[in-house]
Amino acid sequence: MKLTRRALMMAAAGAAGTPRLMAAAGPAPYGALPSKRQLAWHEMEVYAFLHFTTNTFTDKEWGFGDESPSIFNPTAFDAAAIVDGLKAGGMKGLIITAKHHDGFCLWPTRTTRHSVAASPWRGGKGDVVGELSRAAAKAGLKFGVYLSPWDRNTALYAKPAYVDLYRRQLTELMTRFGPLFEVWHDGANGGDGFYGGAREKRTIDKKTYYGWPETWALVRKHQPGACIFSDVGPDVRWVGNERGIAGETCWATSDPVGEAGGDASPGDAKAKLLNVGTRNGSRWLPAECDVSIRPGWFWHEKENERVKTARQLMDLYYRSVGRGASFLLNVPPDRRGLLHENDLASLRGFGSILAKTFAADMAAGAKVTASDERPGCAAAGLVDGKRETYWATQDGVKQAEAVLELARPAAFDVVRVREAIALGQRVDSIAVDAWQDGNWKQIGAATGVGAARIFKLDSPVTAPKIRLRVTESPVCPAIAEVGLFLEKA
Ligand code: FUL
Repeated sequence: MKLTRRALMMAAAGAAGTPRLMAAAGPAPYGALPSKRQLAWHEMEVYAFLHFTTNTFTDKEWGFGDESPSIFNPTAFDAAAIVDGLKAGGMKGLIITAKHHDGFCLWPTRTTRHSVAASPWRGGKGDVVGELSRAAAKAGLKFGVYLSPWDRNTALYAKPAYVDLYRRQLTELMTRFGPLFEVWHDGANGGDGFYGGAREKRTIDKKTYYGWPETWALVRKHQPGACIFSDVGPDVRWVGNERGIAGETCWATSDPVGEAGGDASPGDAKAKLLNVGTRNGSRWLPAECDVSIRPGWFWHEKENERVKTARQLMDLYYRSVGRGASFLLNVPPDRRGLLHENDLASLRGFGSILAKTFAADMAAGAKVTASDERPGCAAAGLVDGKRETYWATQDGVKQAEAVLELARPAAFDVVRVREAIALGQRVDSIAVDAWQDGNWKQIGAATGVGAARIFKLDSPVTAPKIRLRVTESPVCPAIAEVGLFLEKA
């Protein structure tokens, strides 16, 4: 079955229509469903974070807000070179810290003088956000922005007028740099800072101060295709740690709870719960795994030898994308305004493993038979390489299996299963078996599938056929893909 708008509408309407169409109707959607923008986001899987600001020049992680713009002066900033490096690393997009907590704006904003326009870089005519957005578009990468709600520079912070300033900054970012795929709102909020010279501690009420619903409405208005990220969404949630690791089970549905119980808000959500999500949660709110290629988020000379290896990045990929979440890898530009050679080497290594591993799907062309098939949702849809076509069983059939007879016995150590998530997160658990010496041998089992469930085997298995078992599901399953790959270093 192909997930056409018509099929979805028919499914939602309880398969009303002519008898012939009824017979071919897909299953009714289950639970909370992803939006169109979330479905597009799910397809990205791997994208980059660029942490870059005055911190790069002061060797700090959090600037106080009193940094002079005169210190921002990258000697060889080259947006195209940065984007090239990210592309070689398999990144499908990038998100730039347009403003971090220190308040320095990387684009020539009309809202404050604390920006690149006051720096010596490019004689005050530079625009980091603009150059990166154009380089990304040229290279076919999607573009996103991080705008820190906490601003330690402005005298207005913690007063009502700052919220208006923040919205004006956001509006500039939403309207000047082309289509955005994601807008990032950090949860770190309030504390001491420069605040226009006051040099004091300021706290805000995380639930009410920013007026998030109104702020997010601005993003919707100007960038309807952009996913909004914060600890609690509304489109993408934080995974609850900065190590890049999703829960072994990580539901795309989620009902975040505040640290002390009750309502959650950006900066106040139980991290453990974000890490696993909520089975049958009321919102489709998938997790994003943010992690830096280095110990810190910003570039520091002393961390040049502590860059994660391609192998470590691959392991993070399996623990993020392989658990239905996304992998947001931070690669911070250095003082030249370039990615450091060590970071580039890891990126290239990682990108090459990804590309080579997933280039050949040994399940392609397999002959598939299933214990049950819904008319129009044949099991052959599992191996056609398309996320839109899927295998589903008839209503009421909640346990089922599909056997893939491979075109020829193949060695693989990566098994990837995807649900047809446009119809919701349906399945509770699955198992995968390989035919070994005349018997089925289980090689993987998991709770939760969603956008992707990847089993990385310790060593390659050679088998003439494999079996996918849906072991528990509250409704008939709808599985989009089963892929078999051999990791190639
Ligand atoms: C955190 C910030 O405080 C860090 O500096 C970094 O930007 C990270 C991605 O989010 O909350």
